[in-house]
Formats: sequence, C-alpha cells, structure tokens
Amino acid sequence: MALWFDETYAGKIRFGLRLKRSVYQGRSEYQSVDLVETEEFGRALALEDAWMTSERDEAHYHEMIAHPALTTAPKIRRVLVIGGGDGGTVREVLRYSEVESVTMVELDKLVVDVCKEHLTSFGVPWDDKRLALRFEDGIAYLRNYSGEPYDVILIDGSDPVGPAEGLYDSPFYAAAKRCLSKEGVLVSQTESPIAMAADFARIVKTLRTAFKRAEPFFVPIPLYPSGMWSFSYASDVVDPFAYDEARVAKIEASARYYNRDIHRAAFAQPSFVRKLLA
Ligand code: SPD
Repeated sequence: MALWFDETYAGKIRFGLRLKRSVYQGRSEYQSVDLVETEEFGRALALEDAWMTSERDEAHYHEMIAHPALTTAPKIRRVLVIGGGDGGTVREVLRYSEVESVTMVELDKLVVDVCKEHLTSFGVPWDDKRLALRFEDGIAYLRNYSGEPYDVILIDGSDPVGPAEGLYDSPFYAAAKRCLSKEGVLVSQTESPIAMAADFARIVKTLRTAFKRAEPFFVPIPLYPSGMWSFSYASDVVDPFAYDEARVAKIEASARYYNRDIHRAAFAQPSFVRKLLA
C-alpha cells in the first residue's frame, strides 16, 4: 500500500506527498520531528505534522528570507537568525564575506541534530567559524539581549501556534527592534495571504506599528498550505529596493531562485492583498 504524509491545515486544507520511506521519526520535548524521503520533493522535514522544508523547494524559502535583507542593509557584519533549525537560512547568510558573525537561536536541538545527519544535501556549513549556535528560546534571547546591536535579524520560525506564537506579536517586535542597529533590517516569515489571510494581515500590521516601514513580499512555496507564501521586510530607514549591486551580482550567480528581477517583483501586491492590508 502506498505510504503518504499529509499536512492538514486547520482541518480545511491538506497537502500530501507520497513517500519512498520514513528516514527519521522522533519527538523532542517540544514537538514531533519527521524526516521523510518523498517521491517528488526529495527529503522533507515536518514538525508537528506541518511541512517545514524540502529539498525540492527549500531554495525558494531560504534565499528569499535572506537575500532581500542582506543585499540592502547598509551593514551586514552581525546577523541574528531566530529559528531556522534546518540550517538553510544560515547557509544563505554565510555566503556573504562581509558577514563576520551569525548567531542562530533555535529552541529545539533535535531539529538541528536530525537535519545535520539526514539533510546533508542542504550543504549547510555548520562548521563555519562565524556561526554561533544557541539552543534556547528566541523570544527570551531577544528580551534579555544587551550586547552589540545586530545589523540584520531574520525570523525563521514555525507557524504562529504553540512555542512559536510569541514570535509574531508586538512585544517580540519591540524587543527585536531594540536589538537592531538604527539602520538595521528585520525580515520574518509571515505566513500565507491565502491559507492564513487573517494571521498574515495581523502580523504585517503589527510589524507596521513597530517599524516605520514594513512591506510584505511573496514567494511560491509549493510545500506550504496554498503554495503562496509571504515574508515581510521591516526597517526604520532602509529602502527594500535599494540593493547593493555588487552583493546582488555575487549572490545571483549561484542562487537557484533569487535574482534582481525576483527581488523587485516579489514586493508587488495582488489586489486582494492590498485589501487585506488596507
Ligand atoms: N507552514 C510552514 C511555516 C514554516 C516556516 N519555517 C520553515 C523553516 C525553514 N527553514
């Protein structure tokens, strides 16, 4: 009998992949962790039965959470990643020679351990000397942080339920802003404007109360409910379209999804999104 793995979202949307086999199945103190080998999407990670990433479309997500911020922020010396346990986001950040340090704060060590062992095709440079891994709650980390400000903060969290819920509210954005340099840029994953329209609108509007400017941008991620996904770019001073030519040229030469046309086009808002955010 064929083996399938389905994510059922809110009891209303289901996206399933036919499996070749289950590679790892376990449970941390926070969540269930599944690493599966699928017929169409290669290896894929699911947490609490929700798809997180797959070999087939991970570049869409990881290049787009990273490069719009890193090609536009005036300085990119110090970068903070909250979540992102599969390592795809830090891999993209570490492509920049200007980046001197990346701190990745991930709640669940099991996710990193499983991905290090079973998702090696992601090519994450886990041993890069610039990378500092911390296994703790990203919300508490930012609340208590009193070190040098970060130039870029990337929020690569799960959906806003359970332990990740507090990554999308006003107190968290206020804490993040306090830890960001004046010319800093924050990018967060902000859910689907189709499958999670209310969450998407609420999160973007909340970001707009914390920062002078917060613009959503859109990326097709077939693995996620409805396939249309959003990130949001927040900053008090930086223009999301003013990318550094040399940085973009270097990144787009090896990127699978990102390029300068995608950078600009991703910020175009369909009319239904304009209405949601009005
Ligand atoms: N519904 C899925 C939301 C997933 C957000 N994070 C994915 C982790 C990829 N590094």
